[in-house]
Amino acid sequence: MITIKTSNFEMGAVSTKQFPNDNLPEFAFAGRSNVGKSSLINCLVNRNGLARSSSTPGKTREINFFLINEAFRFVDLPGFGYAKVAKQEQAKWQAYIDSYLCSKRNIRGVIHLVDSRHPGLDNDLMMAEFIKHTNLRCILVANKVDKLKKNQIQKNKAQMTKIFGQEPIMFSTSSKLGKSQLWSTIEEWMKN
Ligand SMILES: Nc1nc2c(ncn2[C@@H]2O[C@H](COP(=O)(O)OP(=O)(O)OP(=O)(O)O)[C@@H](O)[C@H]2O)c(=O)[nH]1
Ligand SMILES: [Mg+2]
Repeated sequence: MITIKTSNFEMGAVSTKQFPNDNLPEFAFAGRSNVGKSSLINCLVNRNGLARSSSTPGKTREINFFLINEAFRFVDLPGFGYAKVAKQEQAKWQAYIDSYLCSKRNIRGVIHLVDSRHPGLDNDLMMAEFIKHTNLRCILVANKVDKLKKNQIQKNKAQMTKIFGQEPIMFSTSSKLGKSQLWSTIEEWMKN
């Protein structure tokens, strides 16, 4: 696993003009609200509180750029699909997500986070389709496996593999299960 020397919050952007103006490799974290994107970033860089997480969905409202080791970025995208967020607000966040993923930036891949307890929700499938259209590489990460009974883990994994056409990394930001596997993928993407 890569050694994290530095990790810093760079900026929260709401328009493409505000995006950092260089060509560093970036890795984007996408997924429904409350699925654990911000927690996942903290878990990967061993720093609780770097990306703000909350039990209330809709915490991340901008595109947040985190500079890691002065060499690459993790990009925390706003969540989608939370019914209690006003339609207008939701549309705005969706536009941010689209504008980032469709930009000509050096995006090395997308980490699509889903909840391991709920395989194949409609808006997860829509997101997967959208990512496919961008031609970006994507890894599916199924979070919160600590909430699943042992026998459910394999069952849900098999279900998701079938639905999404790729095997998810079963993950828990609390137990750190899946962390080294996800880092391997990110490091692979970093190389080319
Ligand atoms: N049990 C469990 N809870 C988790 C896990 N990962 C995150 N959570 C909790 O899930 C809630 C949401 O986490 P966030 O990281 O804020 O989720 P997010 O996807 O960034 O949410 P938005 O910013 O609203 O899109 C928090 O209460 C976290 O503590 C996990 O692996 N297991
Ligand atoms: Mg968040």
